[in-house]
Amino acid sequence: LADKAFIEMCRDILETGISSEGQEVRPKWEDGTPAHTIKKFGVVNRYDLSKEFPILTLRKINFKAAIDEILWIWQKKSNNVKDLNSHIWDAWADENGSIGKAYGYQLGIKHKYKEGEFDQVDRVLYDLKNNPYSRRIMTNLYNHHDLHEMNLYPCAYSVTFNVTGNKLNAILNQRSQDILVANGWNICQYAVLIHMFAQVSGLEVGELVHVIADAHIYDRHIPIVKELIERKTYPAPKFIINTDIKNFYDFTVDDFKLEGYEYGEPVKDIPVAV
Ligand code: UFP
Repeated sequence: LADKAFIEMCRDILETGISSEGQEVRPKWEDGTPAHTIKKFGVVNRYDLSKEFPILTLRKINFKAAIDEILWIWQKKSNNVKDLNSHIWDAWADENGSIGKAYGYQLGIKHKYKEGEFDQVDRVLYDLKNNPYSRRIMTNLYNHHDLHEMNLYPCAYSVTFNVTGNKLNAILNQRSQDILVANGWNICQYAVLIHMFAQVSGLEVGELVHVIADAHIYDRHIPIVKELIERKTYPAPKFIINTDIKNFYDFTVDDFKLEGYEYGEPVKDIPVAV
């Protein structure tokens, strides 16, 4: 499921995407060369979480590190790399380890509603419990007021939750995605997040719809992507969540497991544009 969507999207970008060649571009490669892309605008992928867990098998997704990051943002609501067990954000952090007023920081700000003050995550939890069929359940990290204090503008910036019957669906809105580096990672993370919200709200999981405004493959990633999408795929693993957890804030990385996760060879040395 995740592999199929990934392969089709990559083929489509490679075959019909628009090149940024001839344009002024950032970011750059380490040697200072502009990092050109081929891109498609407005890519939409749907993942039915009630059928299977959407994790790539073409190559390994580091499931534990992906969950650690999504908990860092959505549960710890932290903007400091000291609360993260990986080094993926180190390049964006200042001397105190802060990534500025981005991601977790935005989710932790309290806002005033008719029912009182909530941060965005607690508001989602409140609505899913008290008013699950509301069409107003969403989060937004793209706070213009604070953009100048963010070292990286949020890429995956908004989630709209929608309950249909007893199923929790969500739309993840992303303004920009480096398809090779981030796609499989982000899908796995938001799938886990929907499982978490569903379980503590007494709901079943439904669909994750991922909307990507600028879905791009960097020039130096093209040969890697071409090789990757020709590989064989494996059946999706079984996703196991600790069903004893009833409070969103009690989940830890150890409450999630994959059974029978098979995957292809690692892709070595993916250059990242900065
Ligand atoms: N990027 C992602 N996903 C993320 C993240 C960054 O794909 O979660 F934080 C990529 C997208 C883009 C670059 O290639 O990082 C950010 O550049 P820009 O701000 O110009 O979109």
